[in-house]
Amino acid sequence: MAPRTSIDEFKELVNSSNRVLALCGAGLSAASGLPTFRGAGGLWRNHEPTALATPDAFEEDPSLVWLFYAWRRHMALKAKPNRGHYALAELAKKKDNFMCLTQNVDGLSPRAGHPDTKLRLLHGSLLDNKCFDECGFIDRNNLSDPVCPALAPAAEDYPPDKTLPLLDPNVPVPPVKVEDLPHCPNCKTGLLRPGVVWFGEPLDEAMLEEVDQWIQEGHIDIMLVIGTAAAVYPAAGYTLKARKKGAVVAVVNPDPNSAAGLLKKDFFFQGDASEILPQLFEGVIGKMDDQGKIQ
Ligand code: BV8
Ligand code: ZN
Repeated sequence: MAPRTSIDEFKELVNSSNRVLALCGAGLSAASGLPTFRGAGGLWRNHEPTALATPDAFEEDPSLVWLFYAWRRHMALKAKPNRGHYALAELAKKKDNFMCLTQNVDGLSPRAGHPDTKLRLLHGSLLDNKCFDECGFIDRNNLSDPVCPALAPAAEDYPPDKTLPLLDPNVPVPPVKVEDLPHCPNCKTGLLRPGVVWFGEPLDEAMLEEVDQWIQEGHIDIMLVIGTAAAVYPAAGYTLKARKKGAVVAVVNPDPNSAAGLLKKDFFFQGDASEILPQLFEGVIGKMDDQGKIQ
């Protein structure tokens, strides 16, 4: 059952569509230079990122987990939104009934000017810090890099041809004392932790409720699945929910395997989201230049 691949046909559909839902993943930020979760060996030092992105890992070794996140913060703060982020942000400004769900925690969609009423950060943000003892304290959009002096080894810049010692599994992890990690200024006892949703943790209940309400409101014309392996739940479950509301599914991904399960009424655009999205939305957002600006 081969899905359609015509950009012109899809542009027609975008122009005439009312309700559009998008699910974005790490592949949307690939063109900004941020490693995907499963790409490039998908390892951080010799750890699976999914093994570090859990409350147990933090409980067990908060310094190691903080070094992992401080490094990702540093990379995210150094990165720039790409034309894919800008295209989605422009579509959100033009289409009232467009809702963008991102699994990314890198803050690039908000930095691309994506209206926050049309964006839901399903897995939180690297730039938020919250109390591990759940006293309710949260420090939103903290841009300090490093997040504290002790985590400076995670914020060093190295020439591209050299491996940051922190990333080299043969170099011991720099010793960071727990007492030097960020602590909660509110309850004083808790450690601060990255404001992301870890594996095994529930997503924000109110946000899930709101997304489901949006989905149930009526027919959905298009479900965009952009740069995601769609392997993480409940995020990956939105495609089926949108299908049930009549959506045509359009996948944007260089990996041909991500077209599995697509029907002949669906679309598959193989390639880089930062290249493809501006073309798909051109009829609504206008022509986008190389810097991501609408002409
Ligand atoms: C929960 C924040 C319940 C942290 C993240 C078995 C079956 C089903 C589910 C489960 C299961 N076992 C466990 C679960 C639940 C688990 C889960 O889904 N596990 C998976 C691994 C099977 N889910 C959870 O734990 C969730 N919570 O279920 O709670 C609950 C309820 C009540 C009470 C208690 C508990 C929480 C999930 C959230 C985890 N946190 N992120 C952090 O970032 O460190 S998810 C994390 O992984 C990222 O946020 C990201 O979303 C995800 C990686 O996925 P992708 O974004 O798809 O990235 P990936 O690298 O995989 O793929 C990149 C894609 O881009 C590829 O397809 C590639 O081809 C493509 N690409 C590459 N370049 C480009 C490109 N595309 C376009 N252009 C390019 N240039
Ligand atoms: Zn606290």
